[in-house]
Amino acid sequence: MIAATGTALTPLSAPVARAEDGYDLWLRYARADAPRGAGLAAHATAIVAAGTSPTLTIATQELQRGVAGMTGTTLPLSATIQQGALLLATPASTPSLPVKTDGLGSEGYAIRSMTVDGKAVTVIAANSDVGLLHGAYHWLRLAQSGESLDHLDISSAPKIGLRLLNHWDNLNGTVERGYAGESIWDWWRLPDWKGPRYADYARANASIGINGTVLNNVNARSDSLTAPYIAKAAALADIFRPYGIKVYLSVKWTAPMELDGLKTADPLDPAVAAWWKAKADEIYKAIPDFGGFLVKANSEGQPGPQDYNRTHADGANMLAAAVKPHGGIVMWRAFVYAHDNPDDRAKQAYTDFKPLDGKFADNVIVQVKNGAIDFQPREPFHPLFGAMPKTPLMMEFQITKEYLGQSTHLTYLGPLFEEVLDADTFANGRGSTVAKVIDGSLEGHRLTGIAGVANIGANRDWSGSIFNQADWYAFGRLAWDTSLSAEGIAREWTKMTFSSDPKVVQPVVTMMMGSREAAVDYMTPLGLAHVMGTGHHYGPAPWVSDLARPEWNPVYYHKADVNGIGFDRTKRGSDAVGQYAPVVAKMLTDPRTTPERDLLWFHHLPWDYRLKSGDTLWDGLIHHYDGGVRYVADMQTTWASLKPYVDAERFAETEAFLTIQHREAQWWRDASIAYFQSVSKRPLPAGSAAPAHDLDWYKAQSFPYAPGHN
Ligand code: GCV
Repeated sequence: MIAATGTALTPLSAPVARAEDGYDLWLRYARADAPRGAGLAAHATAIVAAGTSPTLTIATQELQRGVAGMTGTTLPLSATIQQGALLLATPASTPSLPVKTDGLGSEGYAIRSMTVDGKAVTVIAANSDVGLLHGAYHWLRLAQSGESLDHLDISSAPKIGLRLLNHWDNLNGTVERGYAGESIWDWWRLPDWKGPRYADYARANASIGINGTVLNNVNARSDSLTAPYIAKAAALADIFRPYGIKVYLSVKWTAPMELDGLKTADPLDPAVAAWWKAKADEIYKAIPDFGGFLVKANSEGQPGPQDYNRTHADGANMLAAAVKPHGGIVMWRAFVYAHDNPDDRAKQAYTDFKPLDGKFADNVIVQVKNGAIDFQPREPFHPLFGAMPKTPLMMEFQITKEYLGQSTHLTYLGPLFEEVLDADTFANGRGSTVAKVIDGSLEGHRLTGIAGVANIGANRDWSGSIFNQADWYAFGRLAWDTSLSAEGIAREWTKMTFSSDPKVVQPVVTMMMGSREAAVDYMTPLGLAHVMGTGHHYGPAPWVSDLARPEWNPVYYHKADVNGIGFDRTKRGSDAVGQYAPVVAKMLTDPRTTPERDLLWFHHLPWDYRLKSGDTLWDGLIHHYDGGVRYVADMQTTWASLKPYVDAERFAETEAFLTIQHREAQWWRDASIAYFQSVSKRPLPAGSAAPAHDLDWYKAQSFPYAPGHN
């Protein structure tokens, strides 16, 4: 390593060997081979950008950076149109704009190959400079992926308005469920020190269309609403603004009591409402385009309006009134379950929120996790989707992989996101997909949103592993356009992250596409859920049965005994199926018509129950565990074959992480089988090996320092 000293400086002209450490994400702009580089250069001879603004500057600099990286040539800015130029224009900057921008909204764009003044050019048109920035990133994505830049005729506009990251970042720099190091927000040194990483963060998000970020943990501290912390948030907002990204804050319900000694946090108390109004005014003075508040209330020990016998709607509407004059919104989370409620945990959010349909103010949106428990490797879609037609609902996905292998397992989340978005709620007949609920088209809502719990930290590679970057990327792309396929997104990402050589793209995409299903198989096959280790959620612990709240115990979720396994959520059991639309409920009532992937989520079945494969439930369960481990071994083989095509640093990291994943998949399989066999008392099917250790060995493992756990 060369240390920079006052005397021994590296000459500026010397080539700098840069390691592929993942910092550049999917914006690497690697040098294209000669034919592709020549094609690219012909489509990018100059930039003609009408107007000036910080956003337009970012767009033109990004195009210059991309083209320089891919071709080695500097793209000049030009005032006149020339052959091969890239034209960036809005109707305001260019009244004679030859491309229609109707229907593109304030963020969308069109890209057209056309002839202007007798010159073949590419026009990027939009109604705003932020739209142009999104268009520039689209063009660069095509260029990086080796797609044709001829005959372009693209129009793209997001259907979902709020496309946000939720950071579960604490003010002390830790990240709840973060597996990529400390928080990237250097709260301590903000607002004076604004490191370059903040702009890089905004750039990465803008490149995939994310337009908002909630800076702090939903398990919020009141301090984030004090003047010094508002100033810190404002500094970040200033950096993000030209990228089209707004900031939002999570708030703690009792902040008026904690910060200013109010006697109550009752939402119907005028003093409480006045406090929040004044707080909102203070925030908007510092951050004029502040997005609004995110609230976790009456959930997992957080205070909320129910502490004062008020409803979630009472609470949300009071906050909504405070931000409304400024154009702000409130995102009120539906992730609630109570320790004194004996009902099935999977039912509680619906029970609390469904009666409130139509009772929320028009600047409130209810944020619902994709499933009714908590970001499990697989959950059926949340029954609230489609069940609150008079209330806008936004999706909450978890990008950070609390339950899916954290930083080391390669478990591409694209298929999980896609599965949920495509799920049919039947709320308004066939085709009432979750995607149509959250984009507002099913029920006619204008306030629409989707949030992803970020997997970003201060690690050099942002996400804790190269492949975890794909989950961030996939979230953004699907948030922009829910109709994209997880596979297509994986292909785009692979081309930009590694190479557009089919020898790389095909195997990597194949590996990614089956990887989440493999994790389901080795962790929670056939609809099992929440059998992870207590607190840290790292590794298997299906035996845990001694925690204070019933629903904290894995045994609550699988209910395995000598006769069978699974949670009966039919009418005979908790009747959670009754929370779905009648067509769906009917399908889920019968194990034969329940998708097998969700079988044990909805049914308690005897071990001899016959699966579609002909296996008994017991044998099938074991076969799923085996299949999951085998898939990881296959990924190791595939990855090894890619060594000649991948740079040493990223190859080695992935190779090492796959080794960890294989060891842990085996551990998951063995520990789960050791436990379930201790209750089922059944022999393993032929060909399935006995676990490496006895059950006591697995039970004795302890992980006090597993990351991400407060
Ligand atoms: C932020 C799960 C996680 C918690 C998280 C919570 C939530 O329970 O384990 O860490 O808290 O979900 O979404 O509020």
